[in-house]
Amino acid sequence: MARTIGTNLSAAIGIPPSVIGPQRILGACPHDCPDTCALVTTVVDGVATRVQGNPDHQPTDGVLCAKVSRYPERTYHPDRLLHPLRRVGPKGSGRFERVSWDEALDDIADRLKPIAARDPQGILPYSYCGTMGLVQGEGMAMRFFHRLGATLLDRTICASAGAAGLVHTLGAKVGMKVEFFAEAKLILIWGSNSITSNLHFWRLAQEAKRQGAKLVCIDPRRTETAEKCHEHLQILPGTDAALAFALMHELVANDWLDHDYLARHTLGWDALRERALRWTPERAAAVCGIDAQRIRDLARDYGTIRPAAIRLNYGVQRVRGGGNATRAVASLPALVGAWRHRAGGVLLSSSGWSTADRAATQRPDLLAGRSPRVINMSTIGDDLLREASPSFGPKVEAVVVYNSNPVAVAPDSSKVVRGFAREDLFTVVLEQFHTDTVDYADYVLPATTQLEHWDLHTAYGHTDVLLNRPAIAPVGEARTNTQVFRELATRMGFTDPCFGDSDEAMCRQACGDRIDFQQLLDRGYTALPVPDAPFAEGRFPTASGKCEFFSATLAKQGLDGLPDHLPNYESLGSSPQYPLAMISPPARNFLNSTFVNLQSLRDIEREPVLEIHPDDAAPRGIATGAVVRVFNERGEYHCKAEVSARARPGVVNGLGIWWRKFGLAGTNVNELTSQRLTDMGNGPVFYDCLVDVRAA
Ligand SMILES: Nc1nc2c(c(=O)[nH]1)N[C@H]1C(S)=C(S)[C@@H](COP(=O)(O)OP(=O)(O)OC[C@H]3O[C@@H](n4cnc5c(=O)[nH]c(N)nc54)[C@H](O)[C@@H]3O)O[C@H]1N2
Ligand SMILES: Nc1nc2c(c(=O)[nH]1)N[C@H]1C(S)=C(S)[C@@H](COP(=O)(O)OP(=O)(O)OC[C@H]3O[C@@H](n4cnc5c(=O)[nH]c(N)nc54)[C@H](O)[C@@H]3O)O[C@H]1N2
Ligand code: SF4
Ligand SMILES: [Mo]
Repeated sequence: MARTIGTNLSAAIGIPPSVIGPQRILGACPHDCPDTCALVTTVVDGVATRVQGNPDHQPTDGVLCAKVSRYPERTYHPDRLLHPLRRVGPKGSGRFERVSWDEALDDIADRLKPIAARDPQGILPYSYCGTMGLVQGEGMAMRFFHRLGATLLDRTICASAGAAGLVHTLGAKVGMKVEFFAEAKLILIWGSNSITSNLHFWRLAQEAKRQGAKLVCIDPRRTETAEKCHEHLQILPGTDAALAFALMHELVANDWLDHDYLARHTLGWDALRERALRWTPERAAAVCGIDAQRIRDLARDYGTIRPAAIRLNYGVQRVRGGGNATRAVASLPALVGAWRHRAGGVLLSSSGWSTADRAATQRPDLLAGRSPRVINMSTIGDDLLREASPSFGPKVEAVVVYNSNPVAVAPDSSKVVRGFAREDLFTVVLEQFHTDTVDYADYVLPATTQLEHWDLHTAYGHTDVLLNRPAIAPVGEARTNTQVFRELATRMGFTDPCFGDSDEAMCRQACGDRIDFQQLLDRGYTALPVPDAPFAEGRFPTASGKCEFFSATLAKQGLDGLPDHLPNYESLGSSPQYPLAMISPPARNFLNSTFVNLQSLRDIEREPVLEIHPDDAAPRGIATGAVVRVFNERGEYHCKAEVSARARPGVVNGLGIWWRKFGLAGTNVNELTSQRLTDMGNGPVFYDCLVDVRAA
């Protein structure tokens, strides 16, 4: 396909675009997905008619997932929010009246000013990765909240435990280059349903399989990915570190070690070796709920097949010991010297390779020496219900939500709902659709989609940077997040020149002088300079320059300096009342809670389901299709049962993340999840949750 884009062409020759036929605008997928695809949007007479994958961009390879292939349907959906709304009904009722932008913004500023005058920390931004863009994400928004001195949000809800684990082992969120998985001879897909959540990696794994590679999946659920691998180790949730230690045990016992790599490029091997020797395959097998022989076989493969690559993913770190489990798994490649080969090593995230300048877009200098309190987004349920206190600071009086749907996605949601239902809480939500969170807003501000704005994207599953150009004019009265915060800044009296920067200028600022903006303008993407085998000669970005089995930083924090297996807070068998463990991984056709309102995708997912093994269903008299009540002391969730071997005995799978209002009895799976936090990174423990199930 030609790289020429219609806008440039028509501008160059001075003919209106419609005269020269469809325009093709280059963009980037904004969603929280490791693949960060390059998009080509076809526009006819100002209307986006098709969104396709850019065939020139290697990681995308011309292919999009089913969700984003339907982007025109999402963009022109009859339920798009098209103008600002003000609440008229009680909170939660979702009843609003239409108002003008000026009325809405004037009133919002008037409500925020007295709170800011008392203490700006009474104002809380709440956002996550509705868009991953550096500009529409935390760009102008953080300039606004930094200038205001509002509470800072610790954005932990997805990946912070794994990130901490990786940083304290490899030194940063870095690892193998994804393209070289195609050359590996052994691939461990660890805590990831790649076909669902990392489709373009799965294509590389298939390529490797065709070249003779062995694929092994490690996952408590028999996912569509697990079914297509040669082996599936269906371990209990939260037992990954035990498995990793038993693999180490076998590598030591059989001397499948790269002694030279261990001696030159690692720190703490003697101590780690000693700990690993306590994890016989039998001991780990009892913890993981699998056969010891399966562990021995996997160790033999990992010790003898070269090159060996691990695609670790965030499924492992949503439990109490998530940071430690990440550290244990990320240690494995150094034992066998897998890093020596470009197709060996581990990849959890590639985001640490990015050279984009986030400080330039977010401007933390606008804090001007203030250090506001920090609230963890994963404990929003408790924190919205807290009174002022010396340790907490002021009560939260206002929340501004953008790029997130906390009422559906945050844990322990009955508390989240109670918090957002507070009559004395002033809530503004910037959204594209009438989500569960919108139901609790005082003001709803209609937001543009990716087809309607500029943005710059780095990736966490490959190492390219992408530019997104607007393909169409904003739909209805929708405005960009940046424009909303610019206008609020003006109304709050902030005159700093940075509030006048255009979105395109902010894309350039994020590139700095290290990312080639001209190349982004010309072809939509550019590669970061990352070595093919980054740790072949050690040189890890840690303080010691080595792969740190032992972390002095963690030890200084009073934590264990070595990785360990930490049992779940709610481990199977620890409560007679709640005999089943529940995990809640994403459904294939939704992206977190995004796309749940698209009829065509909901038709595929049909209804919220709980997968339950026949051995657990039979004694409860539960058959496929029955409405069930899943419950624990935090709440109850109603959904349809699917009696299925996708669930292992003792573990039920509540696929997420439905909007509550599309669920049964107005509930979703986060009624059951807890607000406890991981061992490091202060992340949520969505997959560390005991329940019981009854026919409703
Ligand atoms: N279609 C789709 N794609 C997505 C998303 C989506 O919602 N839908 N979400 C996006 C986001 S925000 C993220 S963070 C990434 C998530 O990326 P991943 O973390 O790779 O997400 P999943 O594919 O859910 O993989 C998690 C897998 O881990 C398994 N699992 C659960 N507990 C454990 C455990 O204790 N140990 C092990 N080994 N496995 C466990 C689950 O059964 C699931 O199959 O995906 C992104 N891509
Ligand atoms: N039980 C359970 N809960 C989970 C998970 C799980 O596996 N199990 N996964 C967790 C994970 S990994 C994550 S990342 C979080 C995800 O949590 P969120 O980041 O809140 O993700 P979404 O549910 O996709 O909500 C994003 C919202 O942003 C909106 N949006 C998109 N683009 C824009 C824009 O440009 N402007 C504005 N204003 N809005 C926009 C979308 O319409 C959407 O409603 O959920 C977590 N919750
Ligand atoms: S959601 Fe993921 S796979 Fe789908 S288009 Fe976006 S980046 Fe690509
Ligand atoms: Mo996530």
